[in-house]
Amino acid sequence: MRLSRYFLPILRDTPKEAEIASHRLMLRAGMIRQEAAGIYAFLPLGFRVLQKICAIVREEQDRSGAIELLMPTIQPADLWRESGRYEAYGKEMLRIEDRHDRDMLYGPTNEEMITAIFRSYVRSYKDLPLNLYHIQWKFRDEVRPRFGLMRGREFLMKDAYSFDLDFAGARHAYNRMFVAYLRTFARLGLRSIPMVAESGPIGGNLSHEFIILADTGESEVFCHRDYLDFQVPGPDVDFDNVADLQAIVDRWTSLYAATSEKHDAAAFAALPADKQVSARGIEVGHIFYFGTKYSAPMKALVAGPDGVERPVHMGSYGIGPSRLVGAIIEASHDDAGIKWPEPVAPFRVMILNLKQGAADTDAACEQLYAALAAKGIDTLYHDVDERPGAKFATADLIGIPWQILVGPRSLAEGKVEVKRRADGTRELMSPATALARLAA
Ligand code: 5CA
Repeated sequence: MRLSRYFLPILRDTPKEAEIASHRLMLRAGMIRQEAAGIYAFLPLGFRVLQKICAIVREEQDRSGAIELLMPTIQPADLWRESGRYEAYGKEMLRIEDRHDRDMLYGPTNEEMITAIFRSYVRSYKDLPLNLYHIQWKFRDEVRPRFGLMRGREFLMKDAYSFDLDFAGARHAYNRMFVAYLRTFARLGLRSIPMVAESGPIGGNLSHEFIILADTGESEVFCHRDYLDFQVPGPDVDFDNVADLQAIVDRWTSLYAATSEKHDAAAFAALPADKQVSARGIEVGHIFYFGTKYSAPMKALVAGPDGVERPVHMGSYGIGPSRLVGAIIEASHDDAGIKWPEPVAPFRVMILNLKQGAADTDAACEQLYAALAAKGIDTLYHDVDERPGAKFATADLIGIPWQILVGPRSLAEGKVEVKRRADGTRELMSPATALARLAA
């Protein structure tokens, strides 16, 4: 992409309304624009990041055996009357009337709808286990939307729903998601810690929140320090192996870790002092087992091998991709701007032409740009006529992992400078070496 033809509305001044770094940086880097309180448009750069996050979330859901579908954002109120949540959900639910005076709502979550889909088609244990997920916008009329994408009113959620004949099956479904979440967040460049959590309006009695430690997080959390060094399961983990998955989950739940709602001060105080981590955190995922809470009232029944029909056991599993954009920035930035982890970076490489309009730098940049494109590397070419200082500032702000600085002086010696945004290291090399290095 050539910057001269892209849509990247950078703000030079720090927006006043933004209280935390990620919100400030997203606005300044031209990633998002607020359309109403807690409602944002994703501008092209922000949208690229969101899509990269979704792609990783999707790959790990699929790997764990979940199946993608897509449910609508607008739901009929009658479904929610069946579960009893229509009244219970209160003011957080955006209620709508259609032209025929039918009560509709903008979905804050999808337990009811997925249960209705399930009961239309599945009657027998032979069709289980089943886990269906989608990535779809949600609306919750939060009292205090804040921190940009962190607590929005409209936000993107990956929500998965598992169906099993009994608790043992549901437990394995829960473990699959637990392990998929560990892998997902690690691939996004984050260190997540599963913590015992309150289940809130979703219900159920087994629940973990996946927390990223960050000073600006909204949750108060307590955990054992050793979690920070735990190894995340590799891509070869066998999601069908019940015992293996249980062993992974047992290990990841063996030490103390809880959010403030579930905090046990005495148990925490019993940890060695140097192992106590009391911090703030961002909830990026939340998983629930709630048994027959929806299937019983909504009559989603399956026949077991004995032919007897019973309500199916369910769990639901959420990840917030739009919140993750903010969480990743909170975890990875400096005073100059964002430092994207490579897997979610909007572009991998940025070429900075330090003397736009000079025949030699223009030619070298064009050659590099074409060669990178030929290798399938997402590249942003800063080809606008600006001072080098302004180009450096833009590049650091938007946080592309690799910058290639093409200036007349080094070019006269056949060299360009490659700068790594993560640690600021710079190295002079020939364009050919730079290409080989970045294509690796
Ligand atoms: N149905 C269940 C799981 S599928 C559910 O709704 N869970 S949740 O309420 O915990 O939300 C799941 C995830 O969505 C959260 O972990 C968080 O990452 C994200 N999320 C929730 N509320 C917001 C919000 N207001 N803004 C941005 N992301 C949010």
